[in-house]
Amino acid sequence: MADITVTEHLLLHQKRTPQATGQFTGLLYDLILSGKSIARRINKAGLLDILGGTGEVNVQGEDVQKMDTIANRIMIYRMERCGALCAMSSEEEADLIRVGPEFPRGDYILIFDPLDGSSNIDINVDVGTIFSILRRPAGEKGEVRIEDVLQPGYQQVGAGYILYGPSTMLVLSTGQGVHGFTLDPGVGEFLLSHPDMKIPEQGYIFSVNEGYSRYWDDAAKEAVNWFHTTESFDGKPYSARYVGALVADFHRTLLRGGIYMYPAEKRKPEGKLRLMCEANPLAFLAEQAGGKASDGKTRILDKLPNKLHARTPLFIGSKKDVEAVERIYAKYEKA
Ligand code: P6P
Repeated sequence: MADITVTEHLLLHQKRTPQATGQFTGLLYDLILSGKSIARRINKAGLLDILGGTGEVNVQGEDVQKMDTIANRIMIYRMERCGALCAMSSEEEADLIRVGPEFPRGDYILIFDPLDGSSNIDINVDVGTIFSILRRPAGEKGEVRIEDVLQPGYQQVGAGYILYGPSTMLVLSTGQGVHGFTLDPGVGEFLLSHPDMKIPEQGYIFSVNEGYSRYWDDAAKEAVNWFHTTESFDGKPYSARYVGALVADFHRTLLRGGIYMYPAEKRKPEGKLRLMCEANPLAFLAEQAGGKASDGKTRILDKLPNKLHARTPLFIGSKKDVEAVERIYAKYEKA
């Protein structure tokens, strides 16, 4: 396959769409530059004394790892200068970040988790940056209002992630399929490696942290148990995999099929995962790749966030596997 860069792919293979103005391509360029910068630091994490926690706790109530802080600062610094944004929201920041008049601004809003699964850094396991791109409502000018940002996921104009693993990959959709690019460190470019990614209609892997099953309601217990007792398409049992980084568990699901589950818990009735910076971007990708994403009852992309850091239960992956869960939840809804 000839070396096709992200920019070339977008310009040549994405039919001209409203966001194909220079602004959107510029946004992606700086997002990619941020990813390369974070990748460079992560690959040296053990050497640059950036392992471990900072002793702080973030807005999510989670211990902040040093790389979280570095990745967050890189994203904010780079993206407030990209000229395409009017506002940003980071999983690491309690409040909306409005791009100030000292920077060139545009009509896009970027929602991101700078380093998902960061507790894996110290054990040298995959982590990733997840991003979601919204447009400011037409006609809105002046200071960005929070209600301009709290949009349902179907309003996304782009979404993706950068996975820092054995290789660094960018997986991206702008609404015309899902495309994977692998970083060639030799040239410092992400090159098209996985064109038009599709999730298999049914998989053979389920991914959930069963250590918390005591906190699940009956619907969640029955949904997970379905994958303990059902054979997959090849007549074999489902296999269990759980990396502990959503971005890595999702990437495997995108490639191999199956389902990732994070049910609500009695102690976390809204679930753990963030709707806007985790569930929505991955749900956008899942649907673009022929899969599904649900909270058990509602399509993730239809959920209206009531606050920046709204949380949601998440069942995401192969269409047939997510539908099996939805049938179980529907049964309990009727009961
Ligand atoms: P648990 C990481 O903190 C994260 O947000 C996801 O990346 C990951 O899938 C999940 O939480 C892991 O949560 O409760 O199983 O440790």
